[in-house]
Amino acid sequence: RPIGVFDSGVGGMTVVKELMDVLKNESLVYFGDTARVPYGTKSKQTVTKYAFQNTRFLLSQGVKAVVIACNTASATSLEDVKAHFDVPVFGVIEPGALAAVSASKNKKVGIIGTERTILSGAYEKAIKALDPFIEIKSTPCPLFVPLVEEGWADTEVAYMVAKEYLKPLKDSGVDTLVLGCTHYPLLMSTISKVMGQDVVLVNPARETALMVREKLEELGLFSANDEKPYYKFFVSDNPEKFQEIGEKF
Ligand code: DGN
Repeated sequence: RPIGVFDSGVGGMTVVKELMDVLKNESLVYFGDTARVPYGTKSKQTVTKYAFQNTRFLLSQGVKAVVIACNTASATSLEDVKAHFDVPVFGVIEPGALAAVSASKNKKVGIIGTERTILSGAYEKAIKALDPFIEIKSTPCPLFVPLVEEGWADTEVAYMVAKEYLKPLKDSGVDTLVLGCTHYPLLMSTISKVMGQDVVLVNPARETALMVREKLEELGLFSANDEKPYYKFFVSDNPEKFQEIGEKF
């Protein structure tokens, strides 16, 4: 049976990419909620309602586990989805926090994400649970999402926007920065140019894929080697646009 993945739109493809790489035998069913994106500016109640609907859709496709690829939905709704549904459910926050804690040497970690993700304090909580002595500085970067979707990730404009958003993080001396939004890994080189080569950029997608593999193994839910994996992609609006932007991911 496939693994289900959902996101507020196209961004979750950064997670799909890592899942494909780490779990080569697993089939995937993706749902991108392109009709209702962005989630980052909506309330917890609304995002949780969407998360339930998306999970129900994936279950109707026969998935054996669900990955919430969206940082915003993971931050606000993971516990509710876990409590309500009878399959293993994974979010991206805990794996991202884990990667950040093991990467940081000076115990100063920066977090960037959507407004909702930053307001939720989910990364702070997850990091503090692993190491209460880590200093955390976080800031929302809402313009990063449209920049990526416009195909402007590696432009002068993106660099200037990044410089503005990241100034307080750079000045605070963080040695690790969590890219707490599905789109941000595409801005890796621009962000790195602003933060400097010495700052480790954490892509929670990679760690999430590794965690999913570990858990599926533990639960005996791995697909057999001789099964040929398939990939299915669903969106709630504009499949043509999804195809076009999805290719960048
Ligand atoms: N997928 C969202 C996230 O990772 O938080 C970003 C897109 C959005 O809903 N604004």
